[in-house]
Amino acid sequence: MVNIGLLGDISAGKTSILRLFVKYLKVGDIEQVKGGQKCTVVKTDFSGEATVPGGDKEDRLNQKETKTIHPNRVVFREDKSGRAHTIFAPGGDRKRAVVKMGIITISRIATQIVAVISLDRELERQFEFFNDVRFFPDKIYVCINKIDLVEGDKEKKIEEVKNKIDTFFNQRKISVIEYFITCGETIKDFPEVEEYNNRVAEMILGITISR
Ligand SMILES: Nc1nc2c(ncn2[C@@H]2O[C@H](COP(=O)(O)OP(=O)(O)OP(=O)(O)O)[C@@H](O)[C@H]2O)c(=O)[nH]1
Ligand SMILES: [Mg+2]
Repeated sequence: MVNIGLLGDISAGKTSILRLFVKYLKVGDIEQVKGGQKCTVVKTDFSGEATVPGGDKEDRLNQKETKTIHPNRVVFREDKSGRAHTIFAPGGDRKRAVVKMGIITISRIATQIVAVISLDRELERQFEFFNDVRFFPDKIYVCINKIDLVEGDKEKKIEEVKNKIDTFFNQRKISVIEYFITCGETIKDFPEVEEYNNRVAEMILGITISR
């Protein structure tokens, strides 16, 4: 059994990624993606998601309607082997004590960590989030999300971002096992939406299956 922790700064897309994965499991698309196989949802818990009425200044700037207070959680089972895996997605607002508690808890119980980084915000700010996480394995996965929001040369941007992420984590003696480039939302006017939505499912299966 693998416990995945999706960690990252506010609004990186952790909850969206988790919801999208559940959708793949429920609709059956999970068998169609690369490395896909039949899996079943055992349990979902999104009760840690709270609406932010008005929100604080930051939430308004982000046009954010909900944020994660307590970690969201999904348990699913590989039909063939019967193995179950859990994915946890705590909130990113580490300045709130209760959210921070969730981040610390998940960073300790997760057997695999996925650092979720959004392409629509400054990297330095997002790196600060990880400086605060004390329990960290020496090998992690990185999910570069919101690919749809990159204007111009996507390949070039991704290379730049990967280099910076590598440098940041290597300084902390953490190496990146693999990068996944994703879109965590069903964006209508993004032509490659399906390919990058699929990446979310491929990422989770790639990390959990055949261990
Ligand atoms: N354009 C675009 N928007 C995205 C993508 N993924 C998530 N979003 C949007 O980003 C916003 C934040 O998403 P969440 O999933 O709540 O982010 P989070 O990391 O769980 O946020 P916290 O738990 O509060 O830290 C929402 O408005 C999502 O619709 C993406 O790939 N592309
Ligand atoms: Mg969230």
